[in-house]
Amino acid sequence: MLYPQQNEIRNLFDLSGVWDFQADPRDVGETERWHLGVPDARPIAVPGSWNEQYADLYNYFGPAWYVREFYAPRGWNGQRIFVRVGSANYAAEMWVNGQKVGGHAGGHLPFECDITDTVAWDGPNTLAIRVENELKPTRVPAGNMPPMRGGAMALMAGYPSTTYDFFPYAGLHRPVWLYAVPQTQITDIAVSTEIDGTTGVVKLDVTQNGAGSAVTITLTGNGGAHETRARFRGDRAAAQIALPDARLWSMEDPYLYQATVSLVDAGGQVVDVYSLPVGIRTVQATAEGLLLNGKPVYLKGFGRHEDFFASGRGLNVPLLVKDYALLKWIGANSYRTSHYPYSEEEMMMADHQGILIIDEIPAVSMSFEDGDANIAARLAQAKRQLHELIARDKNHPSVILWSVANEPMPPDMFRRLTGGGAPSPLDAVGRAFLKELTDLARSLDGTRPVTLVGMMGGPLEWLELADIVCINRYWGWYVQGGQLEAGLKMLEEELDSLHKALGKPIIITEFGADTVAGLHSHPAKMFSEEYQTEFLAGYLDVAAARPFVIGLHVWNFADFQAVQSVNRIGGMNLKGVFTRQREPKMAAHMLRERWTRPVRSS
Ligand code: GCB
Repeated sequence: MLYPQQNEIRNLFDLSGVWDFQADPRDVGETERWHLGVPDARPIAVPGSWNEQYADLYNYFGPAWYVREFYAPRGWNGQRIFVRVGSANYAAEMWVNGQKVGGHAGGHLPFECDITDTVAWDGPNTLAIRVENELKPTRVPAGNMPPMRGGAMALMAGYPSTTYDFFPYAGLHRPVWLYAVPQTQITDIAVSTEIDGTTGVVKLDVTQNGAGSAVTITLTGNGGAHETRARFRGDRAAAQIALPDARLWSMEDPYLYQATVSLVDAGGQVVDVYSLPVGIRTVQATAEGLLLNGKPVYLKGFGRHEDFFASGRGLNVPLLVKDYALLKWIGANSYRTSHYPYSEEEMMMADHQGILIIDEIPAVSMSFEDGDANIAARLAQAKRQLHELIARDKNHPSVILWSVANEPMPPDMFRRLTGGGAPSPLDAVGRAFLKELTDLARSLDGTRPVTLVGMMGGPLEWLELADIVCINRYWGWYVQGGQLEAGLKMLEEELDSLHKALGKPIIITEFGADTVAGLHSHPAKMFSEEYQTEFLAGYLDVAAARPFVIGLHVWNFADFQAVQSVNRIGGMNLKGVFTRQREPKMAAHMLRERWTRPVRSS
């Protein structure tokens, strides 16, 4: 699914703004025809999370209706008209003028509905989107899980009942577009790049839906333009352009060429055009490391969240720009989209700014203890999300690694976390689940390595499914809290034994300590700025002494909203090195000092 764009043929209109809204706790909206207008509307911002806009909706779980009017300009008549939703969390259905036109399950990924046959040209149209956010064991991520053997969920117990440590924000979280494309249109473009000496090779695979006979492709940039033409075989046309002395995409020089694809009909007329940026680069995982353009990269950065006061998980463009400025300020070169796909707008920013992305689906804290039916439902949903994510993000040069899961939970998790517990027959169930996902990612995209992110105590046979081993570690925090030296010793031993067992490069994708900004202590005690600073610096040192550790992502970039529990003051996870308002804690200055000089020099 291509991101909508405006050009000499295509057109679009941004439906973001203030919509009518009504929660529907009795679920009467469909029978009472709220799709033509809600009876007791209040204003709501799109994009945005309803939880942050109205206090009475903070913990609302159920259906809710978003309604607005729009006009379809007559000049668009004769084209195909779509409404595209960037993200509706969790599930959505859409009506136009009272007719259902489609829907989608799974937040964080876009969907669109073809409304050509329902749209009115002679007056206003009513667009209604019913969003529903129940937490269910069969969803990804899962919520309201049945109690588990050994009370494994006890530590997580919080309200609302999620399996994960971030707030289950709900609503229309990203822009909603009305857009028009010609009847015969380009429906997809897949770009891949290779490097042969100093020549960059750009391969494009174009899909159409109609009677186009050929495409012309112009690749401009670096002071030149290259053109090629390819004929369709069925609905696909493949082309290749070789660029001598190509200017490669890299972190230091995130150079983007512009590919313009024109769809030509049998009469030689251009009937559709789509342009997209192309970064020429290669990514490869070897036993030694992760290679970008054949050179090893060392990842410095964060796990993050889409999270802010008032906008919730809604796209907040000023915040996006500010966060990128802070990433550059601190010397970060990468982050993981923990624990779900981030906005398309953000992915474009990463391409432009040369930030490397580990791109993750929402398969966070998957468990294998609640029976075959639930596990199968989650697997089916996770596979759909992986399909959709790779379809959406395959052309972003910034994406270097697909992550198919964060912290799948082993049975007997709490004992295993501390090095005890015993392997379980359910480990094989977990492995089969994860293997389906890693296999699927590799089959959908052969150009990028694949990983899954393991938790403390997770079975080795899960981790070995990854091309690059990614682990989250909290020695000195959840285990050996307050005993940083003992924690760092555990970290050293574990890293060495993991590398010996798996023989693959390791990224520490999470490590961190909750920290109250302004709380100081000497000696460094948990929750103080000193403890966070020493904790993070200690991990950086342990990693720097081990060439097989190829990067670290601090948990977290900024403090963020989680659910209410005894572990989270005000429901906040305070492991940010910036506060939620983006003020640096002491640790941010330490990281900046460390990350703006060579990593292994100390
Ligand atoms: C983790 C999870 C992350 C949590 C973090 C924490 O391992 O992956 O979602 O927020 O720990 O702070 O406990």
